[in-house]
Amino acid sequence: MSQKRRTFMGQILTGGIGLGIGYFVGAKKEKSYPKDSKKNTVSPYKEGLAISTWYHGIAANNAAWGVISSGGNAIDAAEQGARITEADVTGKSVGIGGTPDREGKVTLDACIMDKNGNAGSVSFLQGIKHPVSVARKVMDETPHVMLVGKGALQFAKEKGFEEEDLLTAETRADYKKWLDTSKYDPIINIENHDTIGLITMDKNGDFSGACTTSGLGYKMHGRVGDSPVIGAGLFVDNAVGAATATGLGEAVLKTCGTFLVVELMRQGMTPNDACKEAVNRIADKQNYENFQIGYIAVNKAGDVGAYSIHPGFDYALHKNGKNEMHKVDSLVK
Ligand code: SD4
Repeated sequence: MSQKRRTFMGQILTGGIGLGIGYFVGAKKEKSYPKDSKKNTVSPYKEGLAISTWYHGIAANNAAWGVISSGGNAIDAAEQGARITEADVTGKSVGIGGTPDREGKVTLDACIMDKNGNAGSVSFLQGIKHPVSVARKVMDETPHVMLVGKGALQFAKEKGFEEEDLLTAETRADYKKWLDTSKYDPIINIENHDTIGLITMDKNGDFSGACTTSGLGYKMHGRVGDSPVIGAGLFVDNAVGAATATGLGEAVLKTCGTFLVVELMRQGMTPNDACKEAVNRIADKQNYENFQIGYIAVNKAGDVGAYSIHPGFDYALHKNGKNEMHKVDSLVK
């Protein structure tokens, strides 16, 4: 209820005392906001699911499912799933083995959000292979939402995370090769896979999500993308649904992408239509020929949807006993 409306209701209630206290007290109770939103959080879907971006999502979903199937909660499932991708040295877009920036530094972005709307995030974090778990600690153990750079690293070390070299022999060699041209060309994932965004729903029908990345390869030092930004790379509203994004973060940031997807679902759109509309908002204003965006979303009924700008985007879905890849429809055919 808006402040204006609340004041208006207050005036009615005060003015109405002379008309009959019982009636107005009753009316106020009926309008009680917490009661309404609690009602909304009950999901008819009680089987649980995990959905995540790109092929690396299969392994992440499996880990998340391990938590959900044993009765664990969505937030633990999201964190455990995302950690699998972060720890995979062969993945060049997340955690250890992530592609460095133009200074040769691996700088990581991640966030996590739970069913109560709590959120934690780290960005421009170096030397820690599990940024999602640092983000979880920011959420659980600080009064803040985001920590960045040196402050995020200091916090991580205080919490017992070990600093390590996140470059691998392969990414070091790739970087040396890149230095030959030093071409700064933010074309992203039309061909290659990238960031993991993971949405989990536990057997209570409650949502959580996580998003973690090394971001755009050879980006400017200090560049932060959409992935650690709540409402851009990830948004969860347990009364409505959840969404996560992959692709060129700047385009998602400029449109508050995942917040938009969830708000569109709140207005009654299917997850698929909401993702499509969020992609269209980007296409309306931005020159999208050379970059990819992919959204995935789930609503409270457990229906999933996805949409991308270009062909090639897919997601992994663990639902009804199967963990499978799904191709996504796109704006450009
Ligand atoms: C970023 N959104 O840093 C991330 C990169 C990504 O698929 O998702 N790529 O812009």
